[in-house]
Amino acid sequence: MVAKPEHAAKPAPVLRCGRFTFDLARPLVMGILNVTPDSFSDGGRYLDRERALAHARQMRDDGADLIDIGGESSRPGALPVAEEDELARVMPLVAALATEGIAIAVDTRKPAVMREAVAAGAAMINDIAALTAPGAIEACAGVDVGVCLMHMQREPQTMQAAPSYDDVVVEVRDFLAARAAACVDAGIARERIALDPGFGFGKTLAHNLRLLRSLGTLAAMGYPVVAGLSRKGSLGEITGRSVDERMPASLAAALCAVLHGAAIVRVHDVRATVDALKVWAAVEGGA
Ligand code: 7PJ
Repeated sequence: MVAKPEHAAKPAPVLRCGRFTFDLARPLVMGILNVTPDSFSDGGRYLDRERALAHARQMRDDGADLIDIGGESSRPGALPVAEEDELARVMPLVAALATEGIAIAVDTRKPAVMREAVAAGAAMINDIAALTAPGAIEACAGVDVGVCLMHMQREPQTMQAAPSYDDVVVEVRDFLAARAAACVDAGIARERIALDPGFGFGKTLAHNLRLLRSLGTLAAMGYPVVAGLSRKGSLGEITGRSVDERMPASLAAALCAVLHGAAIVRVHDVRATVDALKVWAAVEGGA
């Protein structure tokens, strides 16, 4: 057997998310379901409830391990959403899909949404603000939900104005380490925590590429690393393609992320990503 690269050595063997325990021996695929009028890629497409449910079920059938439901757009320049609007968009889908036995992540920064999502059976809280809102950690402690802690520089409204770091890898790593420690101190089990560098959230193309190459440094902290590059602006910068034409670039990015140590990829194109990862797994499995 070929020795695993040093950077791939340490992620926890499982990720616990409510009633789901994910084996991290193979990469997980998180399918994206945005129920917002203004998300950068699929904004407006899944506002219709039946359509959103059908899309989620399709992603499950295509091999998604988790479905990430978001009711607040966080694309650059996006404005905040009122709590009741976010709840109204997200909760009926969470309740219906969780009841069908699908592992649901809810992409939110709001403690009230977190609490309701958990009560309705959500398996994971995916927070682009890494549970920094007052009451957010408390909403996820004392229950068995998984948490994804993401790094972001500034707020969605201003984050892409002029992202700047002394050392993006060190700053992202230290922030995520501190947030994970805060969660553990609050009683959230280590096996329930995943970390995400937050590609595109207050990062230039150069920052994103350095982080992508350095996912192993993040994985070495001992938590599974989530990578969300699907259809993002950096892929447009590299290829010159519009959002609708970025699927091939997104597949390449997902594969690069896994090769560099990501345990979970957050993607729009589940079926294609699952195929790409199957090829990778077949090659590695034969080694
Ligand atoms: C991310 C996210 C990401 C995590 C969004 C989009 C933009 N959550 N939510 N990681 N991006 N954990 O849908 O691509 O990269 S919103």
